[in-house]
Amino acid sequence: MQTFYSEDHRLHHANAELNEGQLMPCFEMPSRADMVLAQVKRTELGPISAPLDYGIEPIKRIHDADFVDFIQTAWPRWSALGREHDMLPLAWPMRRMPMRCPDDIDGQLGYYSFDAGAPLTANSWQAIYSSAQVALSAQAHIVAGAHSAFALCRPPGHHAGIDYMGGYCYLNNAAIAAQAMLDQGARRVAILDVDFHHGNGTQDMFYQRADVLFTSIHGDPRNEYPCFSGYADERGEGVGLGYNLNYPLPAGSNWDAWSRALNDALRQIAGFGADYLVVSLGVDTYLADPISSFKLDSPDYLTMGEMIAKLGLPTLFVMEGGYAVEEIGINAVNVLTAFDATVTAQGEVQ
Ligand code: OKP
Ligand code: ZN
Repeated sequence: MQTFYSEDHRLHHANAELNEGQLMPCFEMPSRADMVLAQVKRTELGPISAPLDYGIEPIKRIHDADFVDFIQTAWPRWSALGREHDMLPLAWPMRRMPMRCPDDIDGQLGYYSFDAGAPLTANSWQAIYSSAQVALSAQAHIVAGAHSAFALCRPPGHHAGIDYMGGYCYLNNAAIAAQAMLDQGARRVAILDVDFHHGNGTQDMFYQRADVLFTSIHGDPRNEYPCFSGYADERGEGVGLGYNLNYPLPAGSNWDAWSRALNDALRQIAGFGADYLVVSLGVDTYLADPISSFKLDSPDYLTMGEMIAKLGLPTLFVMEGGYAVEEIGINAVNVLTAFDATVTAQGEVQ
């Protein structure tokens, strides 16, 4: 399986995020991608390529233009005020307030964010943009006929919605890739989000559409971030009704419970008739993850890759979360090596 990766991810290294009432060092740090890349090399997963530049248009196919322009231009506006520390929002529009975009940078930061979990720094935009290009490049590889590809994206994307960032995410890499597949002739794309956290941003993108089936297995929003979405009764709207499937699971869920949800999701995906599968690959379901509460162990990720491979669909893996930095590479690459081994055993084209 070919990996796509850009060194630009290093340009995004924020100082602090708000967690449990305190500003703490960011869990989403550059060493995460380094560990995954090191494991890709160690296991000889396949060639590693730098991304091509597909421009801003495929990004604006699913994100609102004003939101994308805001992220791109936010830092110069912030630093012009003499501010040198990370950008973090201060206030958010709430129930019964008018949804009106203010003029000043603090107000706009709140308008375009859903939490204080997505700090912007001087060079974050370049990292964010390149992360989307990594996903687009891996996507192009699959549309050109490859059976699989790995987009080693950082920062991650699945919490970013049509017009908001949050939860370490700015542009929704997986959703941008899925839309690009459709724009190049695919009729249906399925997304499987295995990150511990609900992919609220991806759900937002495709909630009213029937050409993308979104499935997500995650911590129950009654107890877990992102707190306000991920319930099982969020099933899509209008023509999209029935094309959004959430599997919220209780804290402490192990492979037994988790894999039952996966089995059901895979059955739904098989019945959907997708041309391609996009996997939002977060490995924060790991038992030692510092911000999550599932209990998957490293060998479980091998079984996960095997089960996904048995669908037989051309599959794009897009890196999302995972904060047990020592094990993130082993767990993510376990999914990929087992996927490849299963495809080979089935005698399919790689
Ligand atoms: C991003 B991704 C819990 C803090 C949660 C934000 C988590 C963002 C996760 N104490 N903070 O889905 O891995
Ligand atoms: Zn996560």
